[in-house]
Amino acid sequence: MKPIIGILTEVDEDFVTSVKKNYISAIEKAGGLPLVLPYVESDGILDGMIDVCHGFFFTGGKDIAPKRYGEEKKPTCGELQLNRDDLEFRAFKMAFEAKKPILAICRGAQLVNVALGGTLYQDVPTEVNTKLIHRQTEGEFEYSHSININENTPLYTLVGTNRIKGNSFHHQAIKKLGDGLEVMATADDGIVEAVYYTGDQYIRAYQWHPERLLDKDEYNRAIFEDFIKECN
Ligand SMILES: [Mn+2]
Repeated sequence: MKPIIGILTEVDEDFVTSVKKNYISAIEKAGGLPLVLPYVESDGILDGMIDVCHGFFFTGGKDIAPKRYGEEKKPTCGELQLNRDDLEFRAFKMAFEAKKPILAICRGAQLVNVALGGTLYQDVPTEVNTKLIHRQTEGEFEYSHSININENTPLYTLVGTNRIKGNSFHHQAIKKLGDGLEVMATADDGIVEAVYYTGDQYIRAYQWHPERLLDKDEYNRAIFEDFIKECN
């Protein structure tokens, strides 16, 4: 049987759940069985859903409430989804404690960082001195800034090169690293583009969107295949 991948999605103020197709098809193409996890109130039911899945995929979306990392919301912070925050912080804790593999992208990477005690830049353009554009003007499936990969990290072991092409659709980024996390990759301006958990469980978090590039190169495809292999 293919590994069941629980996918965390957008949850709006009416609890409507939605997810972009590319996240689903990336799991499908890499050999997983995608299963969208709905908002549930009961921790017991959520725990049951966590139990059913072999791995978890925290996807992109709106900004995380700054109070989650002890800050006031700045005017430059974007739209929030408090119901989504509620579900995802509970789900992350359960999946983490169950030591199930976790893949996180964009907002998902920020969520992993905050859930492990880290903080975020609420708005990179106004808080970081950089000329790099992290909200690319190129199309959804085009490359923009490059990704520099640190040696002695799982990502370097996976792709075997120091530099790959990436894309960039974020205005927030990791500031202080969460407990147990190490940087795997950065943009040319030093913004964190990927982290991993150094403990005895698989957590990989990417700030860019490999799911939009996996048909264009083997490196971005390998990120998904590695995750599914781990869930098997
Ligand atoms: Mn970027």
